[in-house]
Amino acid sequence: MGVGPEVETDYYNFESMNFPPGHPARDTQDTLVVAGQERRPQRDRLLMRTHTSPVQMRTMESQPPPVRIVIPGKVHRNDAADATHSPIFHQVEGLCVDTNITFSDLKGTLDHAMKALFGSAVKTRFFPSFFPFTEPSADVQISCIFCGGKGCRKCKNSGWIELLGCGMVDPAVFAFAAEKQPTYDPKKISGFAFGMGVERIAMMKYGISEIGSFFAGDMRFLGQFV
Ligand code: 2U9
Repeated sequence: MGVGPEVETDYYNFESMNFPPGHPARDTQDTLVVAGQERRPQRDRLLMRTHTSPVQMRTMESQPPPVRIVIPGKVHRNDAADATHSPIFHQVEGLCVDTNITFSDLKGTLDHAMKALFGSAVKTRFFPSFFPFTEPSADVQISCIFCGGKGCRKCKNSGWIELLGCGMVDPAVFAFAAEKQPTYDPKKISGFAFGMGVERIAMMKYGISEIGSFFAGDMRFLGQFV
């Protein structure tokens, strides 16, 4: 379930998202690649998408700004399964592009989203981070929903839980979109984006300890959420 192709090209999954050639995320230790692509140019090599960002790029290529989209979808990582990791999981990414989008718009949107998800008492904190596709980038923390911020085992006594990432879309990403849709002129438009892991959010919200529960097909578990 989810939007857009799961088998993607290196171009849409990495190059157009401003990952430099040889970036470690492209290694097969992190990314599941389709066999027999070695002789093809890097950008045409097929892989299992590691985020839903390619759908956002394809959307920008297909329409001029403004864009305001939220894209859910299944993504793949070459991770060994354990209690909190699965080679298959789901992400929701948001993208907002217009003439005068600021970091305040990003903070207000995500603060509102976290309050809608976890209750109006929850607070958000933005910490400097780095992603190739956003500049500036930030990790978003919410005040611990279990102890209200005092400190407990769930938040490792910090009172805060890191839940998602975000940032202002890097002009280089707009430049890639502009190759097919010239209206994405980084001098005229700006935008923000965010990404979150669906299972991680659900595990936090409903106190689920094993990510595998989502994929085992046990209707006694899944039936609780329909
Ligand atoms: C375009 C431009 C920018 C999407 C973003 C993140 C930050 C992020 C991770 C959170 C947990 C993936 O599920 S996760 O492992 N994502 O931290 N994602 S900004 O940025 C975009 C997307 C599309 C065109």
